[in-house]
Amino acid sequence: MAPLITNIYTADPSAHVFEGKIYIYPSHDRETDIQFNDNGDQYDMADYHVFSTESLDPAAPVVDHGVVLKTEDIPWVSKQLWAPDAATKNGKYYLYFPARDKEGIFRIGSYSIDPATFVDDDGEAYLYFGGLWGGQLQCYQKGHNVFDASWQGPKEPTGEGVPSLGARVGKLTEDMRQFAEEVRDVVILAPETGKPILADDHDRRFFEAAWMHKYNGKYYFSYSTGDTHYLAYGIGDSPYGPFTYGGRILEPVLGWTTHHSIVEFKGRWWLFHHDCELSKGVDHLRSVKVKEIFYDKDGKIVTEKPE
Ligand code: FUB
Repeated sequence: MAPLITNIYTADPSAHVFEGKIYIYPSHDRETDIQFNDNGDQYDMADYHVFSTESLDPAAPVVDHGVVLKTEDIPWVSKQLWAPDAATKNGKYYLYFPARDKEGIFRIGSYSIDPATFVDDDGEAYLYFGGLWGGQLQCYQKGHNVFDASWQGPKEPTGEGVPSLGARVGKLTEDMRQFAEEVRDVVILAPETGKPILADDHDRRFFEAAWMHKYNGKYYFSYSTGDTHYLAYGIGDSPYGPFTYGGRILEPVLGWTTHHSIVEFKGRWWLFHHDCELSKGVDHLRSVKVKEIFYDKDGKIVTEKPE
């Protein structure tokens, strides 16, 4: 399947339907001499573009609205504008993004990476976030906002019976600029035990790239399993969870990272994701793709294979 965007390298697509069109908020990948490492230093992005399209027909044009924000415009940022997301409420639009501050700590306004917004049917808005290894989520095991530098790098908890670290979620204030409450851990339960997924269960544990969507009244929390390269999901009855692990959405794509969003458009459900086909397998030069997804009669997402 051809990439949706080919004029520049793009990744981590957060797609939303705003004003009847699809808007895509991706990372903007670029060439770099930085050696590949498990801390993700080679993902050295310096600006954001926004894209839109009126149709997901493969022949339909995708408009690049150009640079909407760049490193030089953000006084607290040193480098690495990673996966963003956007939301709208009360007639305003908000862009959420993670980047390293001058001390090398990833921040979104809170901590870690990969913000994903979700505005529920009752108008309440939530922000999900977090990512392991280079995303530094494992540095916050002593408490929210308590940074433990000794966990920096490609590290995470391990050991018999040790539960996995969860993404974080918090309700946003009415003006969408702050958390209205202390953020909570997103718990994913193993269906066979009813207990949290374990840290060593790398095929199912949360790694990064959180996303939330609602289907038939249920909340679907989806994410990347990182070093096992799956897009996976769990289903719950509340935006806070807990979510019972439901399976895989997408098998591994070409490239190390996998990241996505799920959106309903004109009555069909779409998975936006990325792979490294256009760059012929260069991990940090990715391209956004889209494919339709389907649910079975029990609400399970049918697993897709990369194309
Ligand atoms: O694009 C940089 C990072 O790679 C993202 O924040 C992660 O989700 C992974 O896709």
